[in-house]
Parts: sequence; C-alpha cells; structure tokens
Amino acid sequence: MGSRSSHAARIPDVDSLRRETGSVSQASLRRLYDRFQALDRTGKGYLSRLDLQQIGALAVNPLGDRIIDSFFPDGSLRLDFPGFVRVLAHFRPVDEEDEGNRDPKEPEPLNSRMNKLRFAFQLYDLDRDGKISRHEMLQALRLMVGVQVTEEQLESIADRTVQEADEDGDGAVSFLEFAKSLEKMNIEQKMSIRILK
Ligand SMILES: [Ca+2]
Ligand SMILES: [Ca+2]
Repeated sequence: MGSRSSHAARIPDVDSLRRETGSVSQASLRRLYDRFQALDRTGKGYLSRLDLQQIGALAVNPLGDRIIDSFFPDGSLRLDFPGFVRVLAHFRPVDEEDEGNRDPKEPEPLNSRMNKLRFAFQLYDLDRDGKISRHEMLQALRLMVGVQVTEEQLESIADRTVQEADEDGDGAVSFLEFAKSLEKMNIEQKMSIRILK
C-alpha cells in the first residue's frame, strides 16, 4: 500500500484545505491524494465525471449522479484536488473532539450538520431558486423509489412530502423548512461515508 510517494508538500493549499474541511489530518489528505491519483487513471492531473463513477459509494447511491454533478459547479468538466476534497468533506463524520476544539472564529467546517443539510438541499433544488418545488421533489423521488411504485403513487408521495414540510404554505420547501423537517432524522449518520478516515 502507498508505495507511490505523494508528499503533503505537493498537495496544493494543504493548510487552508485542512481548515476549511474541518481539520482533516495530514495523513487523511495524503490518503485522499493517493485516491485522487488512483481515480485519475490516465494521469491527467484532474478527474472527469467518468473517473468519479468508479467510486463505489456513489455508484450505488440513487442520487449519485447528482452528487457527481456537485463536484463540477458552473459546468466545469475538470475536478482538481482541492475541489475533490471540498465535496468529499461534506460526507466526513463529525468528530466530537474536533467540534470541542474548534476556534469559533473559524468558518464552520464543511462536515457540520448545517453544511451537510445545505449540501443535501442543493441535490433537490435543481434550479437553485432556494426552494424545492413539488416538481423537484417528484424528480428526486423518482430516482430514489423503486420501479414498483406507480407514477400516481409517486405524485401523492411528493405532494405529501412537500405538504408536511411546507410551513408557510407556498407549495414549496425552503431550506429552513427542509432543515426543520429533517430535525428528527439522523442526517449525521445518513450523510456520513467513511471516505476520509
Ligand atoms: Ca427549486
Ligand atoms: Ca414553504
């Protein structure tokens, strides 16, 4: 394992990356860098969508394609290492020790509950207007629910899901409504994939 020497010194912006992502350890960054290089089979120096589809946890996730989209904001086709770490950091479990030691003046780490929720929210809010419409809910459910469910059933699930979360009655789910409706759910566990540890 790790016969290829990838020194932390060669990793771009190590310190700012570590701060931003919630103090990912140097060793984890090095492992991630190895992973990045392994996924980059042809040694291009960046990753494409195709490269990311090799990640097993994404391949089996019903919203995997949308998660892959979030690695490529603004229609870019190339993912560099800092971008790779930033997106993966949302999936890193919150370390209670980190939380306790965190300097309150520093920005909230990407793996905080709030940032995990924000990340999840934008997987639904396709047109980025800050609300999940009934139509967007339906599209997401279509990906998540098996083929045995009829279109009619799907529409009624979408209606119910939106209605239950929609507190101000505008027919859509805002980020706050989304966060509130997930309050009781263990998003920590649902959105933690042990990639970085
Ligand atoms: Ca929307
Ligand atoms: Ca609403």
